[in-house]
Amino acid sequence: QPKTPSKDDSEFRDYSHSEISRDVATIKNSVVMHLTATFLRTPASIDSAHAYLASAFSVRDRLLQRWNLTNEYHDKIGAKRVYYMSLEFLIGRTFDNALLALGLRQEYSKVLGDVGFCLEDIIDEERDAALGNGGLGRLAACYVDSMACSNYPGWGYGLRYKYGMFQQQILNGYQVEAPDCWLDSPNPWEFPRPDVTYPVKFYGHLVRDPHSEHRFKWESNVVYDAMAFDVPVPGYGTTNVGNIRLWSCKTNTLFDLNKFNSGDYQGATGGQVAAQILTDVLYPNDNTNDGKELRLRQEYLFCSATMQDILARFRKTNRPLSELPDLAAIQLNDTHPTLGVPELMRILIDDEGLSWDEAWDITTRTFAFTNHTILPEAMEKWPVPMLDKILPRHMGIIYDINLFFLQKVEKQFPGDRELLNKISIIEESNPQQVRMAFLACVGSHKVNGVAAIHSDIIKQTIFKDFVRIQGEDKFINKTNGVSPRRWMNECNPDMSDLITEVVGDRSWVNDLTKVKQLEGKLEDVNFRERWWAAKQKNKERLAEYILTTTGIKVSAHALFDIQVKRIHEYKRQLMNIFSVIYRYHLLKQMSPEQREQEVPRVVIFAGKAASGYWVAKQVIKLINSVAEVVNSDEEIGDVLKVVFIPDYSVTAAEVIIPASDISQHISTAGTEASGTSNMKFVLNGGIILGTVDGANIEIGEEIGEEQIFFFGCLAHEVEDFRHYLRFNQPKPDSALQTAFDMIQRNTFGDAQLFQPLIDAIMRGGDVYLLSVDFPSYIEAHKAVEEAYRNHDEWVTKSILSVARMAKFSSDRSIQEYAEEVWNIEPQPVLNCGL
Ligand code: GLS
Repeated sequence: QPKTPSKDDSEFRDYSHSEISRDVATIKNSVVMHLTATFLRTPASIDSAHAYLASAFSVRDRLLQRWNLTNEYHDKIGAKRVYYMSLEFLIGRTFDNALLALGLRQEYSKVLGDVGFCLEDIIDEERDAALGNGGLGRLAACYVDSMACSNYPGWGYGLRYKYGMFQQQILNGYQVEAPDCWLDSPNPWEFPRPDVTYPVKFYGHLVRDPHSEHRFKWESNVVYDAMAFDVPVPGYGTTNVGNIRLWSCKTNTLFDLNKFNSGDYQGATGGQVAAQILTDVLYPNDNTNDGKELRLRQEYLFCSATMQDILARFRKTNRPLSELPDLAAIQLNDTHPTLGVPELMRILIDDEGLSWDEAWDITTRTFAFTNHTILPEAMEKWPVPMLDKILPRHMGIIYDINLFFLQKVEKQFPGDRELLNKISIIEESNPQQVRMAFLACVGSHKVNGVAAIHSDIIKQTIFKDFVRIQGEDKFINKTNGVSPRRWMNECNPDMSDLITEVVGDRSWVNDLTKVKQLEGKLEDVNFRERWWAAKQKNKERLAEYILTTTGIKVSAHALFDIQVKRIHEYKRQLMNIFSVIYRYHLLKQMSPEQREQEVPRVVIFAGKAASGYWVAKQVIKLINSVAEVVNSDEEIGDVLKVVFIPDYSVTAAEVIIPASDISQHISTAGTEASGTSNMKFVLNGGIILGTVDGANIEIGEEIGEEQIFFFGCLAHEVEDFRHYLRFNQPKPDSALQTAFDMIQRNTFGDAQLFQPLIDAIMRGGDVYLLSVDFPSYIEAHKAVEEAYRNHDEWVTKSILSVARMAKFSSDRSIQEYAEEVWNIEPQPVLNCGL
């Protein structure tokens, strides 16, 4: 009789709870075991791809063991968990991150070295998990990292897209998109859970419950299965391991054998295709919403599976549903997961039989909502007819949420029809639209922006009336942060070693306040030299990367001036390239002797444009056209180089960011909610050239305004400028005019190609105020150059900046959310006595 372990089988428990031994021999054993048994390799057929896979699987074994421990413990003590719902998780690579977290980097280096591999090459075998567009998705990844590292019980929930963020190729200067087939080879960082699968319904019709006003039965035969994949999130320096649960549409039950047997092969798989497509692709839009029906269905699949899963976990506790908010906090990462609100209402009312009021109380005590943008084109709205067709029950619930909300407001402000119209969740357009930001706001107990200025702006604009109705306290600020694990310790090993030396150990990685101690080293000449040597090495690494990815040779002794982010008009890459053109013009006017005196500069761009965003794609073309002309101009040589690095990604960022002297964050004031790469650059000893916008402002406050180059108009001035420009021609200064002239003289190829970019300024009202900010932008560049000439002062700025960056650790952000929004506490597994 084979023995099945009972729940209190101590042998089984002890075995599963004891850590796998950390010595090199055990690791080697486990890597070899995976090579042979998981991947069918013999010593003769090991290549680096399989060396990576086997190593990664052996690391995964350790993580999953800790994952089990963590979740078992949190279940046992009845810990309250936070669920971070996000349609995007821009994770990047995991192998190196996991090795550092487990403290096993040296051991793996040894094991791999013994069989002739170099750890760095093996790390390079990993494909990025690029399930996000930009800042919003990367923030979600940093946040789950911080939850794990700070021992907060928390999970991320998302979708497992088969195709992540597209691969960007540059052909003839243009962006060309290719699918990101990241799951083509085995993915060690996910654990499939066929046992965790939920049905998700679409379309159909409603049958009213004769016994209850609010209850309905929703009948439909369009039902898809969402299956869970768990992605372990290594906690650095702790036993806790976090989790991101990603849903994928399961299709095998949808194969129609009858159709197949009758010879209709296409029909046989039709249902599978329809289901599969739901989790096939990540929509490649950042800060825009294109209102596609498939996107709505993705959002619902995600929300329904997630709510069912959270409730299934809750039911195991046997506690009454009214206590759900004591065990679960749900954070909506922007409006994309807002259907979670009516979905929870539906389950509580229709399936669990709760009254409307009971359900609403539970729902609003559980959800909280983060707004990440105020760009009008990003505001999610769904046409009522579309929602009604796909999710008839939810449309009904949304109508009721709105009705009860408006009734309350009417009582509070009797007779104010205009107010009701302004705040209604249903916009009275043709067709009517559901305003998701309002639904998220009404369904949540807290609403936050992502930097101080942004949180103020949303209180004065989109949520102004809600502040009046629901009270100031509901609307708070949670300034973003970034993970020091990935964005310092992992991507900048030399600077990290230096900091470790100063602090005495590596504990600063989990407690960034300790970097303050760097200030004590400001006068230490030797330290300063080593600091700069680390920066220089990073610049050389980037120069190498540029050479291999673009073929352009740049000098690592030039000033590295970097702007990497999504290509978007409001981020003003166009202003940057206009200033490069102007600089080129100036250099061409100079004698060779004068040029010799200039600070040599490499201007580096990278970033993707949404596939349907024509203007952004033309900006990429212009950058590449300018690069081609400037880089091949022998007169100019190394004094100016322009580079567009293709296929920006988390992994590329890890090489690019540590190498900056200057990085640009130059959005029109009031448009960039926060920005997070600004934090990463400064944390790596780079200086910011930026507008008074987003988190730039708070970075300036922390590190001192002498450490940052601000320029441009202020957020409160923007509306007046825009108003003026709606009725008056912009007046470009002579520098901007020079740039226009050069383009129009075909200096960078056919001027016709770029005329629409100039027209957007000169005829289109210059919405992003390039003509307004250009003069101060050029002045700021001059100030940068002057400062860079004084090397000593520059090094001081660099060290001081890093020393004062503690606030921008995502650990701080997560702690604030935990204390002020989620009401959860750290629950370290270590010594938990399991
Ligand atoms: C964004 C904002 O544009 C960024 O400024 C912000 O840093 C990020 C995370 O809060 O969210 N909003 C968005 O739609 N995409 C973003 O990157």
